[in-house]
Amino acid sequence: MKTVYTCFCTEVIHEGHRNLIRQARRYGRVIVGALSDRALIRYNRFPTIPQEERIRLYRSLEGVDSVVLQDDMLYGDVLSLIRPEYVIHGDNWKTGPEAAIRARVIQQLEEAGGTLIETPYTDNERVRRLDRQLREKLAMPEYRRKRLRQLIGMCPVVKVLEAHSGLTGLIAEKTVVEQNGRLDQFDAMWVSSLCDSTAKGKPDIELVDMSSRLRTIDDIMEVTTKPIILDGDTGGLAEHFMYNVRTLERMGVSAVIIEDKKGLKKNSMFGTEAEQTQEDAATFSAKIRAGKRAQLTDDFMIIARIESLILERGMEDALYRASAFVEAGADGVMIHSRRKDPAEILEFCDRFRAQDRATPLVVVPTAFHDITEEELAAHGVNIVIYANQLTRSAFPAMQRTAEQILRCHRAKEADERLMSIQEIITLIDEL
Ligand code: SPV
Ligand code: MG
Repeated sequence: MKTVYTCFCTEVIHEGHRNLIRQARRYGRVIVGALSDRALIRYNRFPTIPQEERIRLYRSLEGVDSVVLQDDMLYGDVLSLIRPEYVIHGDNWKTGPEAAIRARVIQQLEEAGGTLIETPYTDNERVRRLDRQLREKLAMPEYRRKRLRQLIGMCPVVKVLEAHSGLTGLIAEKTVVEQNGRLDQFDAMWVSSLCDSTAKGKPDIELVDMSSRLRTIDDIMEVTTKPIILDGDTGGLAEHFMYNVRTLERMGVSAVIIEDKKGLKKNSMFGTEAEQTQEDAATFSAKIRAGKRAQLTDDFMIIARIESLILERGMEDALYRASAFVEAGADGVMIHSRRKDPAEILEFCDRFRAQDRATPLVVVPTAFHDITEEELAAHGVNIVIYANQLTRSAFPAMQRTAEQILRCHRAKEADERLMSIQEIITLIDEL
């Protein structure tokens, strides 16, 4: 008997899947590949039920003979293993980023003498509603909040992009690239104090207050599902920080990062050029402890940001603080540097990992931008935050447009490199 292979990544079985299995059945015994959690988060959407449960679900379907785990979005390995005569898939992958995956499947099947069967994708109101409901589920605080911890456990490195509005949130949420047949996307969003302040035309000195920061977070949450890490600046007074932890947790924020400075905080990229004072380790530890006491769920993370390298207090001080803050209950450590050379960051990471193998490590490679995610991960980094690049790319583009209109006394010249009106009015999904 011939073998038909199909890959599922769904959590809910609807008529489209049943139809596909019925079709597959006509050609032979049906093997369903369950896309692994790890592959799924790069490819499609974050799972709300674990892969073991999805496997059980697919096994229970009428017409399915067996289920295997497909651990890569590319079919190469699984097809070499199973050697099916047929692969069956909905015809919705002919365009868009999945087209590259399809092309590779066709090539591999051709080489092995197999055939691709494509069935019309089931696109009706019921299926669309189910899809919307699944997405909405991911936006719920209880799902979104825990997602960062889950990602740290699943990804070699969690990639985070800055967002400071609904629109930048959508970019972080939806940008997908295809490279060598594999898809990639950002895992989470960073609500930067620098970019949130800059968007409001204000300096990054904790002037934009928490009510306004929460408003920004809410705007982002309205239109996205990915987890959010808040740049909490110094965290303010410990007594206030406790209330803010509760609020953030309730909203579904996954983590807050607070930095060990006191008094008038300035942006770290000023380094010692601006007057900035580091908080003493014991007082900052007490703030972390207060935050952890206030926290209600196990999901939320309070991450301690160490400014010793920024303020030129030395590596030993940074390492001492890292262990003191972890001891105080910090769920992660962020080390920051404004040197172009990543040497001091890497030395910190290696030495920190020698003393602590488990606590998540966060870096913000703004100044040391040559280094890749892979290299950072090799030194024990878990989370890489691209903290300001969206803002820094949008600002010069907008300024150039303003100048061009002023110079030409009309919009034609500027228009030539702008997104079309049609594109912008269809950019936002309607319910
Ligand atoms: C931010 O994005 O606001 C940060 C990172 O705190 S940095 O600007 O490098 O200090
Ligand atoms: Mg900041």
